Amino acid sequence: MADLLAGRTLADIMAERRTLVEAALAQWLPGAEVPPATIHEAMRYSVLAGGKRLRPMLALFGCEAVGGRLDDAMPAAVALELIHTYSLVHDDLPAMDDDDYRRGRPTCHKVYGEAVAILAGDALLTHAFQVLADPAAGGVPAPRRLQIVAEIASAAGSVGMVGGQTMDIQAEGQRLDPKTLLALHAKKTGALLRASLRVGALAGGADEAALAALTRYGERLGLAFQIVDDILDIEGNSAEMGKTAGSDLRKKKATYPAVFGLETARRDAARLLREATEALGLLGEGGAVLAALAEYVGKRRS
Ligand code: GRG
Repeated sequence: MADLLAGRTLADIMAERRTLVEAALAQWLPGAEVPPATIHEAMRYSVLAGGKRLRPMLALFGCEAVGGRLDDAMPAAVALELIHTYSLVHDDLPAMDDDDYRRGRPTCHKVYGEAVAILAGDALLTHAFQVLADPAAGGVPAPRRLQIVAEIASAAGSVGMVGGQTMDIQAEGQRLDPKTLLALHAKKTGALLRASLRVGALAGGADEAALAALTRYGERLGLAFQIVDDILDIEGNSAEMGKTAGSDLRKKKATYPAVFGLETARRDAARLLREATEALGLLGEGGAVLAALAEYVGKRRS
């Protein structure tokens, strides 16, 4: 498999892919002038506010790692980012985490009000499946597209992200045992990250072995990403992160450092990222960019 890095840095490749993803998002979202304009403005405000675009990156890199065409994974990449953004819009609502600041700007409900923010989240989730089902969405054979739809629905729903968010809300102020915390993280953030790799691989026509390798990578990376997020909430800088630091402690959230301690959290994140990279062995040079991405997740400041 070709080495995507081929002498370039991960930052170059991510910047290039981000431009493509931003353009695809802007194109797939209904225009801000489409009636009723308020809902479409709110959807575009939250989606086009920046963000790392990690889930689209994982889908595109997963597809390319198995020799697939980037265009084949783009609808899934767009759908994943729409769903991720809906989860952030709803997570920021007063009934959930009650945050004022996200992606470096006021949260959706601060600008458009709670009712429109709820509806914008609903519409983003629905629109993700419209993108996946659209006949214009590329050349992936129908049975694989159905598999992709099922993967994303399950990762986003009550056995995945929504289930994790439910556990998270119920755990507030409580001491969680390590097993329950791991299950919470695997659902709340892990499921969509794991699915991002899997749907990218499916779009790229991965065989069972490659799909299993990318699944293992995604699971390790997903947990490491969450641990790093928990550490950043303690040690990070609000301006760099574009959201309020210290909120987990204030809200008595069940976090990895709270359950395992900060030092263990650091060590476990590093171990998981090592294991993620080892899982890529089977992909040869095709896995190089994902290995670099694992390193980036370990070092991220936002
Ligand atoms: C409301 C159904 C529902 C789910 C919310 C993912 C989630 C569940 C809430 C987000 C809360 C949070 C801060 C989780 C920690 C990890 C995480 C998902 C951070 C945000 O993702 P990034 O860092 O954000 O990829 P950007 O803005 O870069 O896309």
